[in-house]
Amino acid sequence: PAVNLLDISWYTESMREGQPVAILDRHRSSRVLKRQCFQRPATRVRGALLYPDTIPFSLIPLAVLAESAELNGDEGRAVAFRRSEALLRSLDRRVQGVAELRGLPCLGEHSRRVIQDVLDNGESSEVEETKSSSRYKAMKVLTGIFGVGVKTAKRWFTEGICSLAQLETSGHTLNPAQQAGLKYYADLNQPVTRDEADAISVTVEEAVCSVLPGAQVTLAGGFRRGKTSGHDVDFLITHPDEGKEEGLVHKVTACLESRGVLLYHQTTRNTYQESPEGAGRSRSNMDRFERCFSILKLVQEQAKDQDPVQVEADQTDSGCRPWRAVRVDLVVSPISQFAFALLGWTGSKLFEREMRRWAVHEKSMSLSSHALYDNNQKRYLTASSEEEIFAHLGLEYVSPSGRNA
Ligand code: DCT
Ligand code: MG
Repeated sequence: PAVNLLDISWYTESMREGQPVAILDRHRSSRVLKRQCFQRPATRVRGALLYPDTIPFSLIPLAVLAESAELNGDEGRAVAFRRSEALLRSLDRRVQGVAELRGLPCLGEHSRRVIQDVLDNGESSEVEETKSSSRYKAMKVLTGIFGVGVKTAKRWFTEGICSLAQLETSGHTLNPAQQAGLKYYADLNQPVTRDEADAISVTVEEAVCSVLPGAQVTLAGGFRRGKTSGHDVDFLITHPDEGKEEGLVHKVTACLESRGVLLYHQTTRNTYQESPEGAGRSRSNMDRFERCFSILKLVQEQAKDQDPVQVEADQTDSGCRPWRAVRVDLVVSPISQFAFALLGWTGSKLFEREMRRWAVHEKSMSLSSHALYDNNQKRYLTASSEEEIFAHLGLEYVSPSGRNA
């Protein structure tokens, strides 16, 4: 029988072998958790969540520690905290003591200590110290610049650069991505709403279909999972006639440029080659599609009816201009790889990670955004839908909204 990747019973089983693989989803896991771990009927469960959804993600204590680890380049630690945090988010009852968490996976000593502190004192001293440390604050500001990664931010921080103003007067030469990142800093650090993503979808679809009629544009990333906001808008583009999609990104960017909505773009070509040691095993499989990282200009609804000359004049005043900058990722996939691309680009990152781990450890298969390779049969398994990929992996299908862990 197919296994549900979100099911805790399988999870705890695999934990015993020292291989934590599955992740948890609020609705699915909570039922099983209650039965297995709390052994109390659902009707008696009352009270708020320890970490309700209404708290901004960045304020959730374990997420702060995960983020801090990411900003230190410590991925293993970051993933451990992300898992703990996903587990807590999956509980739909108030946790009143760490004893209630006994038997639950993904909660290491460190996470339990933090939770204990939050339960006892309303906050965790470690988390508060982290949040107020100059390093964390500076790294957040600097990596908040589009085009600046952890390595660059670390280097700048060791040079004493902690703010945008200090960076601007430091004499550092910024690359074009970073220049755009600095120029649109405020906009790009303001979450994109669902309505804004829909408006961007219209612009992108119009551009794509004008340069390649019949092409299909799919909203991927967090918005496909039903999130109401995100840091960018991700699109996957394909065409039913394989080959027609080649070189599409250049035509689309030219079209967006001619319409005056392209503020920045950087294009990478498709470098994927199917081979026995091919993309199935690659760690950097996300970068192998023809792809465009861009910043688009989104004209606000109320400005659309205005005199275009006036709109243009307003644009010089960034404080009250009638448009905002939005990060947009365009990914072009051949139709034969589309199901894999869609699965990979829907996320979440944690879900993708756990699904790939399941593939390797349980099925001896390599899953990427391009393909699924069966290491036993020594061949690629084809799929024309996400459902088929789950089936190849012996997993129950999980709809996009269930992949938010
Ligand atoms: N992805 C991945 N591995 C990466 C980068 C991305 O698996 N190294 C997948 C997971 C999500 C999808 O691509 C889009 O990436 P993001 O836009 O970074 O994530 P998101 O879930 O859309 O989050 P947000 O709502 O903040 O944009
Ligand atoms: Mg996204």
